[in-house]
Amino acid sequence: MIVSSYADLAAELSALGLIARGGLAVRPEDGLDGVATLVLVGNAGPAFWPAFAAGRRVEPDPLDAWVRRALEPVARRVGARVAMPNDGPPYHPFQQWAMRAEPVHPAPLGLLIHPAYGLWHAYRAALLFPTAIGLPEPPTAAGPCETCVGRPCLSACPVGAFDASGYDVAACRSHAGGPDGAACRDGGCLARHACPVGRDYAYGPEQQAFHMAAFLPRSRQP
Ligand code: B12
Ligand code: SF4
Ligand code: SF4
Repeated sequence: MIVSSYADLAAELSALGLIARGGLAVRPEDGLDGVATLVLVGNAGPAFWPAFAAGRRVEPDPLDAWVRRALEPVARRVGARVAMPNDGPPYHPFQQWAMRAEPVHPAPLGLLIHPAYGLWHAYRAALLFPTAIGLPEPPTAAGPCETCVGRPCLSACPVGAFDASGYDVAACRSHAGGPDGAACRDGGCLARHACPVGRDYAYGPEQQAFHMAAFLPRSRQP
C-alpha cells in the first residue's frame, strides 16, 4: 500500500509518540537511488519519552532499537524504507535534509535551532519513498540566532567547549564525564540550557541523563 497522505502518516507517527517533521523531493545529487520522497521523523521536547519508556528493552542503543521497532511496520505498510541518523559512517546528512524540510537554522553550537522547539529536538529516522508523495510547503521563519542578544549559549559551557571555531568534543566529554561534570551529565548540556528559545520544550531529567550517557564514553554509562 502507498501512503494515502502526509497528514495520515503524521497522525500515525503521532500515535507512536513521534512527529512527522516535513519532507523533501529527492534530487539526483542527493545520491539516494530509487528514492523520490523523504519524510523526516523526529521528536521535540519531552513528548515522546513516555512512549519510549514504556516500549524500551534492555538492549544495545535502546532508543534507536525502539524507533526501528515502531517504524518498520509503518514503513512496510506505506511502501517506504527506514534510514536512521546513526546508520554509518558515512552518515546520512540529516541536518542538511532538515534545513530543506522545515524552518531550522544552524545555531552556534552546531545543532539546528527551531523557532518553537529551540535546541530541544532531534531527528530519529527518515522514511524513504520510491514514489512522489504530496508534502506540505515548508513554513519559513528567520533563525532566532540572528537577533539573539548576547548569545548566552556561547559563554555557558564551564570548559568553553564551544567557540566560533567549532565544538571541542574531547573537552566536552572530559568535563561532562569527569568529577565536576555532574550538572551536564545529570541535567543536560549547560550551553543548550542557556538558550532562551524553546525553553518549554527542554527535556525532562531522565531524558537529559539518557542522552548524555549515550554521548559519554561507554565506561561511564549507567
Ligand atoms: C557524529 C555525530 C556527533 C558527534 C559530533 C562530531 C563532530 N565533529 O562534531 C558527537 C558524538 C560528538 C555528537 C554529539 C552530539 N550530538 Co550529534 N550527531 C552526529 C551524527 C550521527 C552524524 C553527523 C554527520 O557526520 N553527518 C553527516 C555530514 C555529511 O553532515 P554534516 O551536517 O556536515 O555533519 C556535521 C555536523 O552534524 C556536526 N555535528 C554533529 N553533531 C554535533 C553536535 C554538536 C553539538 C556540534 C557542534 C556539531 C555536531 O558534525 C558533522 C561533521 O562535521 C548526527 C546524525 C546525522 N546523521 O546527521 C548527529 C546529530 C547532528 N547530533 C545531534 C545531537 C542532538 C547531539 C548531542 C547534543 C546529543 C545529546 N547529548 O543530546 C551531542 C552533543 C553533546 C552535548 N554537548 O550535548 C542531533 C542534532 C539535532 C539538531 N537539533 O540539529 C543529530 C542530527 C542526531 C539526531 N538524532 O537528531 N554528535
Ligand atoms: S542562545 Fe542565542 S545564539 Fe545561542 S542558540 Fe540560542 S538563540 Fe542562538
Ligand atoms: S555538555 Fe557540558 S561540557 Fe559539554 S558542551 Fe555542554 S556545557 Fe560544555
